[in-house]
Amino acid sequence: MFHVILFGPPGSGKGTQSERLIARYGFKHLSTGDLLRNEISNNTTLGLEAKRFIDSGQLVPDEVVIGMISDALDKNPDAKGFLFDGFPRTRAQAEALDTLLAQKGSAIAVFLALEVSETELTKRLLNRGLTSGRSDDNNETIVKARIAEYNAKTSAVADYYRQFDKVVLIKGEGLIDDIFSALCREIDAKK
Ligand code: B4P
Repeated sequence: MFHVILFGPPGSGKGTQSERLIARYGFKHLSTGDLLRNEISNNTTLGLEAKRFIDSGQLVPDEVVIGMISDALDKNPDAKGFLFDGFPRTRAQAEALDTLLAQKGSAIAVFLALEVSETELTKRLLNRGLTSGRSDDNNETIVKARIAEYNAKTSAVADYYRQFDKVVLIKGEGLIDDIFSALCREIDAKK
């Protein structure tokens, strides 16, 4: 099994690039953002709880997202490999993921980190907010709060994987096709 983490700040292109990587490599896509939005649209208890955090630009509590990922791993025993998109976002989530994978005799192969400036992130998210209908994209205060959460809690996740020599930095600005090619080169080199 070959598992990849696609990492980066909000709006860095994780969702955009994930779609392409899945089409090329056949990974099972696990996006905690998509899983949470699905819970919200189904009006579940978990979704109602998560919405409060998402709508203020904060991270959803670790135990909620770790539980969701654990269920998703159990439901896909035959997956050739997972692409984790938007997870882990805290050190506690990273440690929990390593434990869950180790229980299945497996581990993360590579941690691909998209690098994009804050000015470009804000521009992309507000731009997506014009059409996406996402409540967390259409307000500059919420967008700034998401970037602040990333700087306070999420960026340190890269340091966690750096100790295992798994981190590769990828320039996330420029043409979507060029960024995709750079990601594929790194995956092909590790396969
Ligand atoms: P996510 O759904 O993970 O979303 P994201 O970080 O906002 O976006 P992404 O990086 O995927 O951006 P995209 O490709 O779409 O999270 C949403 C919220 O859920 C979080 O704020 C948090 O509250 C909660 N959450 C999720 N996971 C969690 C976890 N593990 N723990 C706790 N809470 C969690 O790109 C954005 C825009 O840029 C698009 O419009 C795209 O078209 C454009 N774009 C992409 N690449 C481009 C390029 N190269 N050039 C120009 N534009 C580009």
